[in-house]
Amino acid sequence: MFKNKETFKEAFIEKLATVHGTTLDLATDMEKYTALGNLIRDYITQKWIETNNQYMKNNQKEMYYFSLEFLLGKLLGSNLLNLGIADACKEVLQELDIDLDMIENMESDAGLGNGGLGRLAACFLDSLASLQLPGHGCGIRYKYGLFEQKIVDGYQVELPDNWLKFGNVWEIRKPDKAVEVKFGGNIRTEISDGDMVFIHENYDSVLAVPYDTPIVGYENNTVNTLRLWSAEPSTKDFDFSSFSRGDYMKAVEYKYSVEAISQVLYPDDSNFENKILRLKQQYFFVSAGLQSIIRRYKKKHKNFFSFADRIGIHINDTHPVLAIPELMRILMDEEGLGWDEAWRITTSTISYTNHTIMSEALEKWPVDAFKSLLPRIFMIINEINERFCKEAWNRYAGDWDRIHHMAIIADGYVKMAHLAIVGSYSINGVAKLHTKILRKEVMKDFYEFFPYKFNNKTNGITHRRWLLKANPSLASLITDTIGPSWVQHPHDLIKLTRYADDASVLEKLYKIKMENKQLLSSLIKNKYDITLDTASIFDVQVKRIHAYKRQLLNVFHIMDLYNRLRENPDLDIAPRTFIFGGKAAPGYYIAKLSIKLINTLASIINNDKTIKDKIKVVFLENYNVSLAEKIFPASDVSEQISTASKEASGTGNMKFMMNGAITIGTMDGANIEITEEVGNENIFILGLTSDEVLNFYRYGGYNAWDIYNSDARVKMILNQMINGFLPDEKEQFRNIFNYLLYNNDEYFVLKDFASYVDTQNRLEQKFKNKNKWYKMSANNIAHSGKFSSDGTIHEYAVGIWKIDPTHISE
Ligand code: 26Q
Repeated sequence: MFKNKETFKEAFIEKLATVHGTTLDLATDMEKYTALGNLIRDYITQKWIETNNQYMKNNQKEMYYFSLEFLLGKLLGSNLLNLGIADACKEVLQELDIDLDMIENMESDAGLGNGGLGRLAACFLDSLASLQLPGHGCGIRYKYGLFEQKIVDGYQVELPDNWLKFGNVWEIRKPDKAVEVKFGGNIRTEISDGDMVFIHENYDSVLAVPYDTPIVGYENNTVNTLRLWSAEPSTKDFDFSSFSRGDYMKAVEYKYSVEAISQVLYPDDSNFENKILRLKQQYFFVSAGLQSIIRRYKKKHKNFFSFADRIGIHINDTHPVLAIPELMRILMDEEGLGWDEAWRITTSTISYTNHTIMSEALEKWPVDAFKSLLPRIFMIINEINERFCKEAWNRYAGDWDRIHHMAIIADGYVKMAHLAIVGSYSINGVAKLHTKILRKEVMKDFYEFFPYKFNNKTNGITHRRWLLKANPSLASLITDTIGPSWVQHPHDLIKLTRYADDASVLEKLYKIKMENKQLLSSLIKNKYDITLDTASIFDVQVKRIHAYKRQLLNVFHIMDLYNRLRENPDLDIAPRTFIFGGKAAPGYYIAKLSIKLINTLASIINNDKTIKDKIKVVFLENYNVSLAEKIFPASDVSEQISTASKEASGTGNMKFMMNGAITIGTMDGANIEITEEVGNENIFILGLTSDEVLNFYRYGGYNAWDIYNSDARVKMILNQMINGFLPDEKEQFRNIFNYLLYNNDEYFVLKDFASYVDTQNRLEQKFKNKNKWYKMSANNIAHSGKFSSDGTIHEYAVGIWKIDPTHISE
């Protein structure tokens, strides 16, 4: 197909004809996109089949990454890149007068995730395939991904994300591989051949239909699989005999209740909501995924003795934790194994990553609802709990408190994190500090019980999407400077440190940053009609809106700067552009109000002639993977200012760094490891440490009013929330005032304010020296190799999964 330009052109034109019945001159951009997508998918399919055959033949261990979220973004560009045909493709299309970038833009983002956790899963898939590792994804094919955000009158409004509207060229529906998932009903026990058997009766049946998406490795012929499950009415239940008996309405109701399972991604991030449909989603895809894994396993193996040597299942947070009891169920009830054997297999198959220490994010389901939705699964969890509590009793006889704390079922709830810890062989945090806090605080009792299970795997990002694809001019500069080895071995980026004093390299770095800032500025000009100064500091905070991430701290710095400028319009500051982006959970009042606050400020500041354009504020609507790819390359400053101890890792921090932005941040999550890598002279650290924060939580000693009363800047800013300074018809900003002062500022925004402003001032002085700034920038890029997800995945593969690379021949 890609032998030469002419065969490629012919194939493309033929696709236009066969897929759309159209010709080059008549085709719309969307038709061109789908034709090209189809063509590329065909090309991938050969490699995909070969990869599957090899895996089947080799009889080696394969890993499945179970996740309720895969935030993939667009695939055309990354597939072309990984196939090594991006440049060729661009050229050929150019000859046909087609702009590849424009065509790529026609694709919808696969936004099947909320934020960090979902994007991590996507980066991991890319790295697995690029390291030639047999690792696949398993999740839900949501009909609607994370909502589309519109800003109306400064407020966030949520619209459905109908990402499949024009079809999806990458997926292949596999109806013949559908499996049945059972909900509700009751369990009848029977003695058969002297054994107790469990018979599930009166259940509701749901058909799980898989859609497979190829995951292409970087120039290596490996194509792994992301299998996403869609819920459909099972023909067994939804048949027209009920229709003819007059149960038409019932049949339709049943259809919709089934389809609801894979209808939409829950938009709550770091906040557990007790919604039974969410539990249904979890069991649905876990059960379907396990059934299909076991069916494949049985094609090659007569018994389950070596199951755990052939299959690894990783659960992304507790969302897929029902894999533990479900695997037990299948092994015992369907495959006839005894408890002990099933337990040995299960606990050597499943590994678990924790992504949060925030108690409000920990999943726990009420026993009653759980039991009626999943009666057999509940019985199994109950048995796991009883056996575990007995073991704990043997060790801590009499210590009821401790055992109560550790129980999987207690106080009327099923505690999913406890189930995950007891039923898996590995538990990892996602950055050094996070893992330390898990060991020493949040999961202390469990760490004492199972110290050998706990380990750290610091997160990473794929440098292919976030540098090679997102920032091609920077990638070229790096290759021109240190050679191309960094593409395969991102640690080689360290060679750039040799050029951190090379004026000509720094000058080029500067030019590239300016070009990228210009590109983003044009986008902003077109969409919002705001004119930006590309010489200003592009100071960027893009991430989910959440109190602990402290967008408010950023806002208060802007307000302080603005107050200073109003006082003295001639104040000599480096001009700044403050850029925000991110979605708030639809029910999260303070987060949504923060968006309104940013937009209100933006309209005041951007229209205030007296400050002579020295500061601008922009809120970018609908932050998603594609927009992120445009933002990171254009950023000077990366805002990573979470309350220390709260951000498990962060991964945006790594994407900024890799694109040469300088971090201003707290000693939290992976910021600590970024600091270790780049050194204190290449990062701006502010605020309380996690120990200080944890001590305040433990022993008290902080009073938000004290700061309000002692820092005139803070008083002024908070008063501006209530004194009419901000247009605020409904007097809502008073709620920010109240939230901070009457809740005693739970995330220490006021406490860290002074330190943050000081640090911003230091940063500004550094920016004024272009040479010093770009030296820092070069050093950040040079040290970002450590945060490639290739390294992270290598560590998972060796340290947890024990999977080996397989070379796939052409
Ligand atoms: C749970 C129950 C019900 C509804 C929703 C949820 C839910 C959904 C998404 C809970 C949590 C999430 C997402 C969490 C998340 O993205 N955590 C982030 O994970 C990143 C990858 O490890 C880290 O870098 C971030 O620090 C962490 O916040």
